[in-house]
Amino acid sequence: MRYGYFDEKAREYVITRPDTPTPWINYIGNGKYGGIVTNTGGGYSFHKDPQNRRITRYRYNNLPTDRPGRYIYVRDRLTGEYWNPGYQPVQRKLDSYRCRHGMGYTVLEGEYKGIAADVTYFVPDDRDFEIWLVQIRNLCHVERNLQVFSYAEFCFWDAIMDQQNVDWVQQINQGRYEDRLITWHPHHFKDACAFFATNAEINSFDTNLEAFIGRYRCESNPIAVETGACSNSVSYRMNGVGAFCIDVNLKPGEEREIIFILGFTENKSTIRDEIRDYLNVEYAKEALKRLKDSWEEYLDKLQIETPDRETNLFVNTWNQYQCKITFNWSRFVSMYSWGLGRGIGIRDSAQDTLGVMHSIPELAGGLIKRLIHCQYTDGRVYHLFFPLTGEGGIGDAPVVKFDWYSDDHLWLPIAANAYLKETANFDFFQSVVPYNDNKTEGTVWEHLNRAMEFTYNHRGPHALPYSRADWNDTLNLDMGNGIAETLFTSMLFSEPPLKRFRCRISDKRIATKYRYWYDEMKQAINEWCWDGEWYIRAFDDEGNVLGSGKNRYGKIFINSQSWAVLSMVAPEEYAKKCLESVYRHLNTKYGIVKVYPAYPEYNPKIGGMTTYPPGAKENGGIFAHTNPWVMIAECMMGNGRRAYQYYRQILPLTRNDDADLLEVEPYVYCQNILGKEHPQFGIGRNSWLTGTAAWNMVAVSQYILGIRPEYDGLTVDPCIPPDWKGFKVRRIFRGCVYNIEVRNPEGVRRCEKNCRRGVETDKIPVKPAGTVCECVVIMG
Ligand code: IFM
Repeated sequence: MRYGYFDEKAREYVITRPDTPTPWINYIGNGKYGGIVTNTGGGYSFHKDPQNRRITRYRYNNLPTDRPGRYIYVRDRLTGEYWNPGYQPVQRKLDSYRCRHGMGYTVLEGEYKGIAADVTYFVPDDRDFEIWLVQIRNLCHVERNLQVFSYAEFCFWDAIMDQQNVDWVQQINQGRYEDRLITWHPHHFKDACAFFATNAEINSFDTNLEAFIGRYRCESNPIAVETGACSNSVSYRMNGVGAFCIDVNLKPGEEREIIFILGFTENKSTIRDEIRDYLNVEYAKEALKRLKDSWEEYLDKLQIETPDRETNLFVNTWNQYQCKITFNWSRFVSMYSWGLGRGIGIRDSAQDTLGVMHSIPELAGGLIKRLIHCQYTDGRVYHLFFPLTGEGGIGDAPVVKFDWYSDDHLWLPIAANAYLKETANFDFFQSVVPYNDNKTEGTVWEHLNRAMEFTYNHRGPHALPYSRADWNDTLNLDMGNGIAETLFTSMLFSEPPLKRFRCRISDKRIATKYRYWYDEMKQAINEWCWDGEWYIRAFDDEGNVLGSGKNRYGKIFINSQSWAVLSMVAPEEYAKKCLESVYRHLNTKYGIVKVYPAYPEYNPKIGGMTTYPPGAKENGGIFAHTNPWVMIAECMMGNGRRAYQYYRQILPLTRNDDADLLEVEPYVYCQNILGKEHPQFGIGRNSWLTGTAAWNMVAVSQYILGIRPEYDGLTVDPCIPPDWKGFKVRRIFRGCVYNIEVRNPEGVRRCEKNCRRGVETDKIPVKPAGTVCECVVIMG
């Protein structure tokens, strides 16, 4: 079953029926004020931090699902019938329905008995509020007397407290009204408030949710809408709502436009000034146009034209879009992590910078410094932090508690290296950033070195990094002996400054140290961790091996194979063998599973991953985040066909017609898909905020198409399926537009070194900003 289609020209995904298997969402806002909008108008809003400053409420684990949201009710005064253009919450069957999710905006369009109503939701110009632009048209031949009601259910700003301390929260909430403006704030806050406003003449309003809904009713049949008037309630306690009732009489063919604005301010007295312009419909429409233009500018930095239309669509629009949303919100706020407890993950955000580095390198560099600020003086980092308060910590890992992860700090050099390659701004190394105690500070370079030193100084009996958990949050081997070791972190450690920065370090002593560390780690890996056909995964806290052919379960793990190649610690023979083993043991038609066979039961010696049933999440699920690492490894080994096969396997839009199985949105990557050992093989979960977005962007653009930024130029090193006759890439790099055409007349899968014609070497040198560089590369 399909629920929608891609409108390529408009860069929209258009949902044509409201009953999607899960709510299919979009994000509005730019990482400051923002919100989630679902295809039926559900979702919630927040300001800077969805945990500490929630604006509207959402009912988690609720049935019916996806409530409440930003609702518009339309009521016919003659018949008393009422409905929503987005179908929910009234659920009246509409004569036509569409949800158009675009870049930073969503439009719900519903038609019922000759009345067409659209609502467009977006955040204008990086402001601290969102606009709901309502357009309502009379398609009939007779005049229609209608009413429009709005509904925004306020939340106590501390979203956890809103659930936990109902006693306190519901005594202190205050809702007030004055001249088409509703404000909402706790009693002890005098200036800061959430607000809801309109430009229309109103019939009536409600600030109190109970008054609007009525006793023993819900959002589907609010008493106010049913009776055709709000009760002008002032809310002295309990729950709040931004509800207006507006009378709309429409002659045949007539249209009316209404603006609602929902937002947050630190200073109540400035609200009217802040929103005045945006209450003008034309001004609001211009703001929407500016928003669309800014997304075009963002996407314009990289555009591709390959023989695969679906790859083009994904890279040119949806994958890049998802990368930015993920960059904004890390893993904090989605339909799976509700903005409660997760915060901004350090390892996650460091990886997210890789997906946007080509388009917004300066913002990415800024985030990297913010992450570096989360470092302790000993070199490790918080696991996550909260953007509003700056507080950091270790997070909410289930089952097993520990105080640091072996890998978090090691993602920082990788991100910094990507920033340097994109910008060549080596002064970045010299920027001074405080440590998380705010008492001491160091240059970025010092911070990165401390990260490396921390790992080097915390190693176990095989000279591999000690581990409580690594990238795999749920592989928790530490039982108190302090000897569990992780191969993944060993490989991560071997990847960045050790090899990449070495060439930039003029200080011979440090360069020699890194060379030595790298050789030492590489030797330990190959001495202790090669299992014959693949690399093992770890040593547990009793010195037993995980991820070996000798194990009954968990024989082979994906990450030790891909990272053996990425970190270049594997000799060629081992690299080939371990990638072949991935294909043989782990690959499925929906993607590569993370481990096989999965663990059948909970095993405290292995930890959180065994809390999942076989085939789910980290226990044998298709953890999509890990798949692009295998694609990159295959490209590094010259296997374009297989890399592309892996790429297509998890490309979400290929599941558009099979949406009942995938369940989640076909326009973005999801974090995990239930694996082959699960009875529901193929179902996706945790769409949107996942490292899958950034890493697929890197895999397809930098390895399959092979356009890679280097300190001193742009490498063109494609590794494509041999039947591709070529492709084109438009890439803006350090201000120069590179129009690159790759031709593959002989059907090869990879350029041989120095074989290219059209460029002198395999690297296009840096050209002056403002110029255009035309470049033809012929594979052969
Ligand atoms: O690497 C983690 C990520 O940080 C959060 N989601 C799960 C991944 C694998 O455990």
